[in-house]
Amino acid sequence: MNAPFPSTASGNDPRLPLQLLIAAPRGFCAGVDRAIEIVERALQKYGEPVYVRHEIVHNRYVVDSLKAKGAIFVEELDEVPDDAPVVFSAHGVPKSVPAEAERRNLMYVDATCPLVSKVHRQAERQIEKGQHILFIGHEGHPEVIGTMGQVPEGQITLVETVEDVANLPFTQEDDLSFLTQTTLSVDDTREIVEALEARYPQIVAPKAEDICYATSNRQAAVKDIAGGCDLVLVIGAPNSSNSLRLVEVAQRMGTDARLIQRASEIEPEWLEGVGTLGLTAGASAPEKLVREVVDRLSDWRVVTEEIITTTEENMIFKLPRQLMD
Ligand code: 2E4
Ligand code: SF4
Repeated sequence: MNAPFPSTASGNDPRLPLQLLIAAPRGFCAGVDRAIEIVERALQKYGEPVYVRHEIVHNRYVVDSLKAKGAIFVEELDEVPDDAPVVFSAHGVPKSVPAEAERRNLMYVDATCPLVSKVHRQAERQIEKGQHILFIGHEGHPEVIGTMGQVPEGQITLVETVEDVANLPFTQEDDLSFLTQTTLSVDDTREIVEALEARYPQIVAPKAEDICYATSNRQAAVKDIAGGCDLVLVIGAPNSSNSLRLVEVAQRMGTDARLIQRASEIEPEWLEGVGTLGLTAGASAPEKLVREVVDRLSDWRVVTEEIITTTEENMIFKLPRQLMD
């Protein structure tokens, strides 16, 4: 016998309500807006192709849209021809990259987020003061490679976990400071910093928190909704540090949470027993993808949307002067 509603077998019934709690702030931050605009303006100013070293931000939809406009994405400068302009991604680059671009006389535009550049400058200053830097971050991430590459090798040590702190070779006599990646978990970082300060009371902290406003606002916003949700969906890429942190925040509140890149990845089975669904997006995920998810959910359920705003954002970063005319 046929079921009255074909989707009932997967736990979905088109008559069933689904309450959506949509976190705010979510999605694009000022650094991402700026980085994408830099590539678009570079295309207008210099014409196609414009090379981009690394994904401008960690989002396939953004990268594909820029590819369609004439951007070519590469991982290293040696893939860029001598006569083509190149943009460095929002995550920042080690000092060796602009040095190499200058050596080759390449036209380059730096789309490093100003808040990442601020950490770079702090790293330089701490080294000038003779401090050894303990850098809290995730190994292999481009921002970590970029920030660690601001200072001579051997003068900065990566710390990923509280356990790493116990294994550090330094003593209370050493001149130490710490800095962090901008997209870390606020809660994990607090624990690592506490462990560092307990083991090295002399350690110098950054002047202001390195975890950026967008990262902490998005974590606070998902924290605010996760407790009341049966499932949280985070739109973001698997290589997006800030997006992965949003999934962790929800999961640590005991709520089932999943990272998705596009609406097409949602399995109807995920909605079984779900009455309230939380939705957010990492700093590199366009709002268009949020709407796509809402539309897909509306195919299966009677959706009502509520935006839960924890804070308003109004940050804007200036573009590099070379693209202003
Ligand atoms: C630069 C710095 O760093 P993450 O992996 O979160 O980058 P994503 O491209 O996902 O987000 C934008 C961004 C860029 C964040 N911080
Ligand atoms: Fe800049 Fe923060 Fe956005 Fe990263 S998440 S690009 S550091 S504003």
